[in-house]
Amino acid sequence: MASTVARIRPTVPPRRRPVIVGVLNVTPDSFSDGGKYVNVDAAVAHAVSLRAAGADFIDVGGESTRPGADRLDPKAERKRVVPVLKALIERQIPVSIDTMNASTAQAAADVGVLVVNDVSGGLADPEMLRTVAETGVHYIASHWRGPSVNMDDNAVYKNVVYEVRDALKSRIAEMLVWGISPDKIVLDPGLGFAKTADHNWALLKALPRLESIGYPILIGASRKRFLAPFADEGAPTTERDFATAVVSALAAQAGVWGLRVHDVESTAVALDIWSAWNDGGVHG
Ligand code: PMM
Repeated sequence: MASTVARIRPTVPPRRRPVIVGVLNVTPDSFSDGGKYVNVDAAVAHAVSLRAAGADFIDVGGESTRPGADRLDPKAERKRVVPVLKALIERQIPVSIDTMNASTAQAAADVGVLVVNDVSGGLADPEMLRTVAETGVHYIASHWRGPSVNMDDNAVYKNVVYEVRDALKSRIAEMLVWGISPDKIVLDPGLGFAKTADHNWALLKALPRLESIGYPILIGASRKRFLAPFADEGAPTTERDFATAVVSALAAQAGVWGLRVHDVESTAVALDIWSAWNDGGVHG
């Protein structure tokens, strides 16, 4: 009887508003905001404006992961991010640290950071999963196929959805072995990381398949190359914020847990419209 009920119950669209993660890159060379927030005061001012626009927390990164980027020495990374993290935490601004390095994750946890966002899903640094387990931080783990310097060469799949899903599942198995609590794990398909535009679209279309792994899903589509066709040719990456906002609304409808974006304001409006659509109007 119970299984019949399960089979005939219609799929109810999820109603929970996704978390908005505001991007703060304190790098000289990130693809869209590199060089803008390298000094602490500028970084804090930007974080404050992202919070005011509706970001639930701010993702601070010190190492660019744009295609072709070389790895950065973890010491140099810490020098960039730790003063900013401290300043934000002093101002009670919730933050995550975007790092592939266990030593940086540890330094961030030491100053009070509660979320580690690792685009390598623990593959870049063999100490990462142990550090995450020991510090008890939340962990956002992306699908990854190797360093940015040659990641475009790794964008080869027979079935991208199947392979990304499978790879994320094996990362989870490893996280659990290390003792990371399942309720602290968020998964990310890693849009643009060893993925062509078609791979990204296939993964977005298949979000319910990724959600069926059983963990919250975060997506980072913001200003990425695959959104370039929706802006004028050669336009600055900020012109991709319109497309990003539409992706945010569609991803919300597909049930994602979180959206990592540079322009928080446009995604917040997109989510307001998504809420009104589902709630039959603007309520509260
Ligand atoms: N993309 C970038 C950096 N960090 N983190 C997560 N979880 N997901 C992403 O897609 C992601 C990320 C790419 O660089 P950017 O900081 O310039 O957007």
